[in-house]
Parts: sequence; C-alpha cells; structure tokens
Amino acid sequence: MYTLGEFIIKKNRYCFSSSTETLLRLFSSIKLAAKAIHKEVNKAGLTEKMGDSGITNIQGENQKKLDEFAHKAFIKAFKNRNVVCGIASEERKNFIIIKEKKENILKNQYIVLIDPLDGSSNIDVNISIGTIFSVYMRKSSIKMNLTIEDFLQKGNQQVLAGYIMYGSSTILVYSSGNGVHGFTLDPSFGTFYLSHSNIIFPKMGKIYSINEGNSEKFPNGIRKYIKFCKEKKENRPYTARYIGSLVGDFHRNLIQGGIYIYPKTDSSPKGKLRLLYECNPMAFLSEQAGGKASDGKQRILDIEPTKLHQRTPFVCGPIGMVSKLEEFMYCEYD
Ligand code: P6P
Repeated sequence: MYTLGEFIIKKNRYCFSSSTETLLRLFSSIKLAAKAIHKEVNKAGLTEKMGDSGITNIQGENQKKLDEFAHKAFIKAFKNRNVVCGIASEERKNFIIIKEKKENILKNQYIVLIDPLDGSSNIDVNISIGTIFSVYMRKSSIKMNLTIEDFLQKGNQQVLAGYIMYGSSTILVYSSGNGVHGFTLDPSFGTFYLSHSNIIFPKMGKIYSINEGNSEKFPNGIRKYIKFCKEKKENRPYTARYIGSLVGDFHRNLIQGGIYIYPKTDSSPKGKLRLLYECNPMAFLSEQAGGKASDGKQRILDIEPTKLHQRTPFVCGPIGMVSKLEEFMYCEYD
C-alpha cells in the first residue's frame, strides 16, 4: 500500500523537480494539521471542544470551538513548512501573509484558500465534517507584497484541490490535475495510505442531494428538476440523501454516483456556498473525476472572482445529471 508521500513521488517520478519537493512539503503540512484535527474531532464529546466559541465569524455564523482549532492548526502547519506565502481562510475576513525567511523566498510560492472545518454545525451531533483546500501559485512578483489578486484567481488556475473528511474513518481526497485519489488515515501509524486510486463518478448516479426544506424559495427550474428526480420513469425515482455537510454529501456522491445542488434561493440570491474555498475545489475534483460543476448555467471554474468570501449557486456530479438540471434551468430562462 502506497503512503501519500510515496504516491506523489511515483506520480512525479519522471519529473522529480523542486516542484515535487515543495508539493511533498505542502502535503506534509496538510497531513500534520489533518491528524491534529482528526484527534480532536474523534474525542470532541469528551473534551471542552464541543459547542460554540462564542464568536460570530466573518460569515455572521456561530463559530464552533473546533472551527477555530482547525483554522489555527492549518496556519501553524503551513508556517512551519515554508512552502506557503499566503492563506485565505473562511474563519478570517482578510488574507494572511506568511512572512518568508530569506533563504526560502523562492520556494514559498503556494497560495492556499481553505475552509478549515466545513459543516461544523454537525460537530455536536457526530455527523461527518471536513476540511476543504484549494491551492494556486502566487501571481505577484516575489519582490512585491502579496495582493488580493493572488487570491482572486479563477478556479481553472488551481494546481491542487482536495478535502479531508472526518467520518467513520479520516480520508484525504485530492487532485493535482492527474485524476482524483483518496488516502485513508491509519491512526495506529498516523499514516495516510492509498485507499481509492483514480476515483471516477459513476456515469449516471441515482442520488440527489439538496435541502428540500428550501423548496418554496428555489427557482422554478430547480423545482422542476426535483420533480423529475421523483418521477417513476426510466431509472427514477432517485434516492434523496442530504446530511448538510458538503464534504460528506460530495464524497458519498463521488463514490456512489449522485448530484449535489445548492441553488440560489429568495433569501440567498447568490447561493450559500463560497466560490473560492468550497465550490472551486469541489468543482476541480468533480471535473477531474469525469464529472461537471456549474452554477446552473456557467462552469464554476471559469467564474471570475471579485471578493474573497463571495458565494455562488453550485451543482456538481456526473455530467449527465448536471446537464439534465441545466436543461431545466435554461428552460426557465427561455
Ligand atoms: P443548509 C455547511 O454550513 C455548508 O456550508 C455545507 O457544508 C452544507 O452542504 C450546507 O452549508 C448546508 O446548508 O442550508 O442546507 O443547512
């Protein structure tokens, strides 16, 4: 069984360049933070880490104690490995500049956008939660300070994206543009081993994931698509599965075949999910797994970002399922 490090070296064996070395160091940070969070999540009920931190985060949401713990775990891990020059986190309003040591300035080229603990409202009820990360190369010259443009890059510029799901086991799923691969943590060794190589969406899934409690607020095209999912025709009705945790819903749909939808609603006209550190990474993985991701009309990875925490309607899954939903959305605009 390959470890994550061995797999990266094997995948890059013909180009073991500094880029492979920095990628290994980047993953070393991600694994370190993931293991620290795994440990806390798995005993959250026994420590003071459950519940709210008493802080309202930038999103105007109740921050959970584990949200802040996860945020700090990644900042510390990235600072120690000297490969990241800047981080934008769901938990902070502005981006964070990592002060580079002179000797490392040429290496610290990665920009990371991260949702340290997505779905954290599920922590107190033991439902799977996850970290989502999106990685770019800096655009600004190393002689200049980082600017917001380093973070507002289109999703099609990502060099790496992935998530860690803290569920029945802890699994790290990533793509660096050569397919989607999953590594499961063996807690007894503290090592991530390759458990899912070249993950591909099943051609046509039978699962649809959406919060139907918002149905009255959905656009007509979405309501028509939900009706389509429930018809007794062809390979339908589909099965409804929704746990309110993007990483958990996405991972199940990736493995078993299903569509995830978070559309705009009357109360969230731009949708709820954030483009830069939720939708772009999940869209990158979707396309690398032979699927599709859009806002109901346009490809997520082509959206030009304008703000760090901007939101977008989001649908991802097997190409056939996403294209069928888009047909209903286009009819709405006819
Ligand atoms: P709702 C969690 O807050 C999150 O950002 C995603 O993880 C999840 O899919 C979605 O929001 C759930 O939102 O409105 O259905 O509770």
